[in-house]
Amino acid sequence: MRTRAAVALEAGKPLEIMEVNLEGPKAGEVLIEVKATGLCHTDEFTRSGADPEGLFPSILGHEGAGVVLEVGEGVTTLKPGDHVIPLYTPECRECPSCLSGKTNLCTAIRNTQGQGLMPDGTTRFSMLDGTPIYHYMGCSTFANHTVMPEIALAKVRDDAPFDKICYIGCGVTTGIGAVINTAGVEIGSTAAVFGLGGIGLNVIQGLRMAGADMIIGVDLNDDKAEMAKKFGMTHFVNPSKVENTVQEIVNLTKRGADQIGGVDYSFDATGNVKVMRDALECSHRGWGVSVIIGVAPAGAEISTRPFQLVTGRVWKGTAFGGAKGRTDVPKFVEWYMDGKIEIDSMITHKLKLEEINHGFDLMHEGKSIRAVVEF
Ligand code: NAD
Ligand code: AHE
Ligand code: ZN
Repeated sequence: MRTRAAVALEAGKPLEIMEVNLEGPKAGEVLIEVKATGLCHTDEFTRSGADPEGLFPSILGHEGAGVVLEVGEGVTTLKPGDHVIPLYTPECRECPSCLSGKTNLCTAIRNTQGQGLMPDGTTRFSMLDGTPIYHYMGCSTFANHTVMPEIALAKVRDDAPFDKICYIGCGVTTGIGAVINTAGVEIGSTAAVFGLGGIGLNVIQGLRMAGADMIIGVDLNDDKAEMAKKFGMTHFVNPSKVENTVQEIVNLTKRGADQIGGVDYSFDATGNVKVMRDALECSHRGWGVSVIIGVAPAGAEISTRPFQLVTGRVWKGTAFGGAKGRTDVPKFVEWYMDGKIEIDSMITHKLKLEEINHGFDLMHEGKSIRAVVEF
């Protein structure tokens, strides 16, 4: 079949809207009509050329929601008409990682996924002249139709709005999951969140759900503070307006006889390795846990004095908020439909596929939280 897609032809270039060929689902695969997709900073990271795994030409996009149109041979858990959210972190429930119960990082198809290919080592997308187009994060939701492995689709209730639940495909689950699954934040905790964008706001939302007392938001853009306050931020620090961000946070959290200060939990949602260091170093001596969510450019490395870890701080990272997609994503959709989590106000812009590059402009200008393309 043919479908319409925004294609990343070359690193650093705007996406181009075009008709592409899409082959039908092979064994274990499913054809999806994508109804809506969010624009995550990770898409921009890859589009820009900063992703060491970036491949071109490719169809980016990994934050989608849609409907099953056709299933390939052997698919048993999905049928045409089912509503689904694509998972860049699949859940096969059979690989050593899934069976370990210790991680959400299913390894069943990670190798081919990283090479922009389906599990059989081929692509389903191609240009009209036959040139293969790579898949992206196993999802490629910047296309009106896509083919995905069965194990990388979460079946969700069919009365949930696509233009909102697509955000559960990455940002919402990553932010809330980082708090609940990765950090394990307790009631009464203090926390700092670096980067108040589409991920950071969901970290704040997760912290409020977990019962954190003090939630310090950190962003270079003052305009991000208003929305963050609505989601539960109690204090705001703009690093460009203070002498020392770490000291500022330590001072805000000084308590008890020793007056040491430092947050119980910190989160990087910027992808900047200097910020990651600040996030670690503003956490409390002896027990502070700092979680890296942000994705850093090729070649970037984190550093700190080992003494920071010797004195009890813990550096962790999280992918997709530690969520097991097929199990947890339907629950996130339930929470949204029950009003337990807020999504609508974070979707600041709705775009047509033809306007997708404007969505990236809005992201760069700091004007959007989530722009969503509706097909
Ligand atoms: P975004 O562009 O919506 O938000 C980033 C925010 O960080 C912006 O508000 C920006 O002003 C702020 N910022 C940038 N540099 C800063 C600095 N030096 N100090 C303080 N604030 C700064 O991006 P997003 O969609 O929220 O994504 C955030 C990061 O998380 C990206 O690196 C993205 O790739 C990554 N991400 C990771 C996962 C994961 O599973 N680990 C999932 C989704 C996104
Ligand atoms: N390809 C990059 C790493 C990108 C990355 O870390 N991706 C996150 C999801 S970001 C979603 O917005 C992830 O899930 N990573 C685990 C994995 O297996 O990809 C690089 O640096 O090579
Ligand atoms: Zn994402």
